[in-house]
Amino acid sequence: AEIEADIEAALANSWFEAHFQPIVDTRTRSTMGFEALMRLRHPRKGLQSPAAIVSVAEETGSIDRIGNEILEDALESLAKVCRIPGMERCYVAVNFSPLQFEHSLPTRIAAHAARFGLSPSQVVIEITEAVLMHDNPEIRTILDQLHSFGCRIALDDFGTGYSSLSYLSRFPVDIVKIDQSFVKSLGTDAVEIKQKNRMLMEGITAISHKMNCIVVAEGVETEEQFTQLRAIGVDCAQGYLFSKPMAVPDLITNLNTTA
Ligand code: G
Ligand code: G
Ligand code: MN
Ligand code: NA
Repeated sequence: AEIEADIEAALANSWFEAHFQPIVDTRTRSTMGFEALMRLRHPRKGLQSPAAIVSVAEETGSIDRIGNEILEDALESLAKVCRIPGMERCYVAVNFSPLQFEHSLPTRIAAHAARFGLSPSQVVIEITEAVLMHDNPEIRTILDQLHSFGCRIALDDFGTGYSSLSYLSRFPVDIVKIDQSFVKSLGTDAVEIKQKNRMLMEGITAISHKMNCIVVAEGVETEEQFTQLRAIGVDCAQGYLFSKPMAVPDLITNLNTTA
């Protein structure tokens, strides 16, 4: 109930904001794009992370209003980041819950993109298997529409839970995000498990490339993990090694001082 009240207050007072975490090319280390991560900036309690908010909002139905705030903020913020020399073509990946897939989504995304001067190719729709699981024809139509006007689809948390290889053939997926747990294993697990997980990542990467998908590894925290991911053939990496998710004004200050 407390979270519910915070959500309603946040929607009424524009306390939701999208923080950005960079996604870098494994060969050049240059930033290709950002994942937008929801934060609720509570005036008394400070920054709230999304885990509890998302599950409550999915139950109460406020997730589509929150999602729309985050989407709009993410695209407006991306337009600002794109004004920095060298960043003109970067993208933003926005997380979507199953309940956000209603028929007006493609036109709303197209309208926001146009309003902020972005190309649809700079918008990535990040989904998990929860979106694809029931093979809902309405969701499929929406994904096909988004894809046909140039948005890209990223499949998050790949390789864990119920994420199935067949999603790569049944849906218009462009980007496969290997789950953090595989990356963690490269550093900490016993040799045998580490080697097996490394082989799984090689396999996932090979299959993804055959399906014309780009591969992103998440949760990269050490240079050693990064070196191994590059050797495996992973295209892009995201994690604390490069940056934590940041408020966009701070990110822009950082990018300007390091450019
Ligand atoms: O940002 P954090 O570091 O705490 O994110 C936790 C989880 O919350 C992520 O795994 C992600 O799936 C989810 N999440 C983050 N931002 C959003 C969002 O804008 N919409 C939805 N539906 N989920 C989000
Ligand atoms: O959407 P998804 O479930 O993939 O959300 C990514 C989550 O992972 C967010 O909660 C984000 O804050 C977190 N994260 C991002 N980089 C790292 C990292 O290097 N290490 C760890 N432990 N978590 C990370
Ligand atoms: Mn994600
Ligand atoms: Na993930």
